[in-house]
Amino acid sequence: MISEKIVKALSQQIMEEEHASRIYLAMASWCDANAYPGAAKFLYSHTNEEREHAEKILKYINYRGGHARLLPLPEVDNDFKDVRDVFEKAMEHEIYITKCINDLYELAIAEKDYGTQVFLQWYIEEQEEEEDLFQSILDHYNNCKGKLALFDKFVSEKK
Ligand code: OFO
Repeated sequence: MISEKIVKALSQQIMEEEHASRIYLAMASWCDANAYPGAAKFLYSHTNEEREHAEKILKYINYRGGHARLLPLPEVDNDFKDVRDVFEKAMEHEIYITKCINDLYELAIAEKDYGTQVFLQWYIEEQEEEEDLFQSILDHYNNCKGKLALFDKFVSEKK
């Protein structure tokens, strides 16, 4: 049986993953409206991934005998300076999510919740991949030297 403390912390993470999903949806919409169809395609798909991350935690809480409840979501930014700003903010957000996952892992250790430690390992690896993914997009932005159509094509091929 999962402790209330862990349920509360994991429920907070459900909110963070849903919030990340909305952040990427707002970014996708900005890219769509500003003629970056490749970046929009990538971000629309990333929105769904974050939604799946939220659902995976929700189901885990319920599987362990808890009851996952949804929390209200914070506002998201809808406006960005340019496409670089979109991806810099996405990268910052991934670094923030990595910290949330690491804090959760520390709590699972402190609470001697071995099952949650194993469960969270998937998220630890996922965050490594996502930081690497967004960093590669930013690196490409720097390398493409203002050729934004090329940049957009590169991002459209990312998963
Ligand atoms: Fe949920 O994977 Fe990044 O944020």
